[in-house]
Amino acid sequence: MTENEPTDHPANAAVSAGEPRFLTQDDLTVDTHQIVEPDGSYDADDVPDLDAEQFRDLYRWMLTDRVFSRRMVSIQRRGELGTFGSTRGQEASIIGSAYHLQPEDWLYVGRAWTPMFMRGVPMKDMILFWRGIEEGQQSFAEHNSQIAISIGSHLPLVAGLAWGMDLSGDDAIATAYLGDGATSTGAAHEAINFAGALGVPALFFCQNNQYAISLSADEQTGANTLAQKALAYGMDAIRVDGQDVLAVYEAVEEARERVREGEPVFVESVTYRLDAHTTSDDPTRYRSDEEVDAWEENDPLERYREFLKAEGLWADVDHDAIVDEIEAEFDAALDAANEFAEREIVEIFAHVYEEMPPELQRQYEEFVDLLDRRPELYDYIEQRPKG
Ligand SMILES: Cc1ncc(C[n+]2csc(CCOP(=O)(O)OP(=O)(O)O)c2C)c(N)n1
Repeated sequence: MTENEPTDHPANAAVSAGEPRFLTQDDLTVDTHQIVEPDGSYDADDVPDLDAEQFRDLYRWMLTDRVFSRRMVSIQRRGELGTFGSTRGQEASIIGSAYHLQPEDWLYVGRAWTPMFMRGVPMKDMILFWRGIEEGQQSFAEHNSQIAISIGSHLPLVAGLAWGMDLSGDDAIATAYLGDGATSTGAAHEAINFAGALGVPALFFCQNNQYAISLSADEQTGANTLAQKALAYGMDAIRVDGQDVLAVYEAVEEARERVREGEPVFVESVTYRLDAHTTSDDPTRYRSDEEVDAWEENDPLERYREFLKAEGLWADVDHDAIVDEIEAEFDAALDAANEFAEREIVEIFAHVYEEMPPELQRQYEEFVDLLDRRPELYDYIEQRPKG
């Protein structure tokens, strides 16, 4: 074959004469998969094949996510945490997506903490992480998981990891959680393109929670949906109602099967961040109360409660007792986290390399010297906005 001969690539399948035809956003209709409607109604034939215990378990984990967020925000307000990113409103998206993942699947999360608890990471370690204490992350790593604070930077890692897993015949998958904002980063394009081109076992689970801090999702892209972006990278996608835990569960269950066969998949979960981006943010500056109220009405826990009632499973759920148990777990975790001494700012240099390279050593010494000369900088470090 010479370079200029047409190939059997699908893009060469059809040609047309006459006026050029535009491909438009509207050429693609993207459905949003849903099982339980906002009013709690559903078609019994569509319900995923889970047993009574699993249905209740989904509720317990959603509640864990909600209570954990509430307690973290409240300890931040008491000055016991620098900052925190609440996940209130995203519980169905987070738990539904993580429920089918296996402990050996790699998990790189953006805004989703409870999936780590689901695989055994202690709450104490999540508190330590948010306090910037290194030890917390050791148990994350032991459970094949990490949090990416730098937006999008984990995505090429996940694509590369999945490629490695493919080459070594690994049966597990690599999963990246990302936000709508992350899809606007260069790293996301590189990673998703790479995964699509090589056909690696990577699952990109995108929580479209409508905002990247203050920038709304529709200001970030001209695309009608985030799901359709995957197509340009040669990857199939599912768009799902992120307030419907069963729909998210089913979407990710199916996506994982496809990923295990070596096809990457992109899932867009349409949800909403009810709280501030982090405790340092003031969302009233960029969104209306009406919008937030409308999403409060679309509460994923309430919708799922209606489903449990209709299935006759709610009578065996003691909501208050579960909350008490999670509160007690949080109290114990906080006590254990408080055992760790407050750390010094210079530790930011400590954990990057096993042995500090000369250039980092130089920067470290310069920084220590600066703090010696200008101790008032400690006040700035303490009070600077975080998030
Ligand atoms: C590379 C990088 N640039 C900027 C930031 C600052 N930042 C923190 S969160 C955020 C927005 C993230 O939005 P999204 O990806 O939608 O995730 P969400 O927080 O809404 O879950 C930004 C820009 C960062 N952490 N990393």
